[in-house]
Amino acid sequence: MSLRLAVTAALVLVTLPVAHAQFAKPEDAVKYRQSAMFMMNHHAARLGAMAQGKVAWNAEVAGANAETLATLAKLPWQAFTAGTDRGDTRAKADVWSDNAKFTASAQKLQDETARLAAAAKAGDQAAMKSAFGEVGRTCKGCHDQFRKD
Ligand code: ASC
Repeated sequence: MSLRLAVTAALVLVTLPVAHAQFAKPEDAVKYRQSAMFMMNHHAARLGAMAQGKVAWNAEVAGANAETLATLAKLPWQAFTAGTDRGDTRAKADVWSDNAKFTASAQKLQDETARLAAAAKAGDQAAMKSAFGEVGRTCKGCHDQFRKD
């Protein structure tokens, strides 16, 4: 590999994660995380309807929704950037002042939604119901501390 190519490759590797977390405006970061949450609510509602027996259990549909939910659960956190604690947001100051706990809550959601996706994809209805309950408690636990009413 030429030195120039090596330097370019190293620069790409170093700058990619940073570029990924950048938003043109603070409002864009708020919109990004709210959009991810909106979509999570939508996919969770589809799973909830099945978990509650309001919609017939379908392992394939449950698996697809749970997988989407688990992917979406990775997204909002990069958008809680500095200076996005005001404007059209219900995020509490705790997100930034108690950031270690916020990050741990975000990780818990990713872990629990991955467990849910595994249960749903395995076609295990009972495990899916129980994992769905845990996902809901995780949503609520984080909202209680980090989101204004
Ligand atoms: C949702 C959603 C939440 C959680 C929470 C679970 O679908 O939008 O905030 O589940 O209501 O208790």
